[in-house]
Amino acid sequence: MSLCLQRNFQSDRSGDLSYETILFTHDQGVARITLNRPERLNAFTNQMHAEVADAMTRIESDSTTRVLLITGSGRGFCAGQDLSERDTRAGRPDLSVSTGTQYNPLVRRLAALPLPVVCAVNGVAAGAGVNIALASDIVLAKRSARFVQAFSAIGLIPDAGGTWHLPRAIGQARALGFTLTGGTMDAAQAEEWGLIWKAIEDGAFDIEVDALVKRLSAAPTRGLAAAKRAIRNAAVSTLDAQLDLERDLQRECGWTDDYREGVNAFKERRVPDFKGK
Ligand code: T3D
Repeated sequence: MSLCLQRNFQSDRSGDLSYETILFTHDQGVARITLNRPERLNAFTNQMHAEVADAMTRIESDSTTRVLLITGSGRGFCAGQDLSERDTRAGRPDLSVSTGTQYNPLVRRLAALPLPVVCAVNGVAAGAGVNIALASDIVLAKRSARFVQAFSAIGLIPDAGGTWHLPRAIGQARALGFTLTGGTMDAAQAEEWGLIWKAIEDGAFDIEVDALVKRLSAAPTRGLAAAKRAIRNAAVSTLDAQLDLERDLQRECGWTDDYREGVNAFKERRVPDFKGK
């Protein structure tokens, strides 16, 4: 099945949304969510949260999807929460509502999605925008992109999983320094510190992103999903428990069609034709 859903996509399921703040396409196993409020550097509004959540539901229920790409339109990736939706004159907002019902579910869904999630950071990422990138499995960034730890400037903590992913990626000393000073990191430093997989020259960015998602969309999806699960689990596991998990996941991988295809292709000295099953 190959769907091509563009801006203002009108759902075929009753009660669903027309998308106005994201672009969503699905083609040849690649689902692509493009945050699309470029005039606000793709900051998250309630509507964007709802549309991303709806797109995630489509991805989760479509067995033909083999990789998810998240990116932004215009010069930014995502500036985190749209602060124009926060009326500080109207009293004290309960920010546990947005973190608990919008950001947290999204981060949980990205981490649990049994597919590789690639984040293409096409420009500045700030606040929760950084942390949504960190919740992805592979982060590529334009060399001109930057990561802005915007929370401390407005008296907040890094949410959307930031306090979990950041110290694990770059270590506690750097995570604290970056966070408490409200620092800005360029893409080259983010790569050097292990915050992201790779910084790419701007001119080569789209080509490299496309090549990566194409490669992942032709890979043994269930094996990749199992590897993702195991590596993500390691952060909260003991060696003993992790060895048991590896054993159990390897059993499941060994029962996939793609494992058989991979071994057969190796023996027959040909390129494997993985189906994601
Ligand atoms: O509230 C909750 O639900 C709790 C959860 C919070 C999660 C969070 O993400 S909190 C952090 C929120 N984000 C920020 O504080 C970032 C604010 N933005 C910036 O610091 C800067 O805009 C950037 C460093 C991201 C980029 O700077 P620069 O100089 O490249 O661009 P700019 O000129 O500041 O921004 C361009 C436009 O986008 C500008 O609008 P204008 O003047 O052209 O009409 C700016 O106001 C707008 N914009 C940027 N970020 C946001 C935003 N508008 C609303 N909300 C934003 N977050």
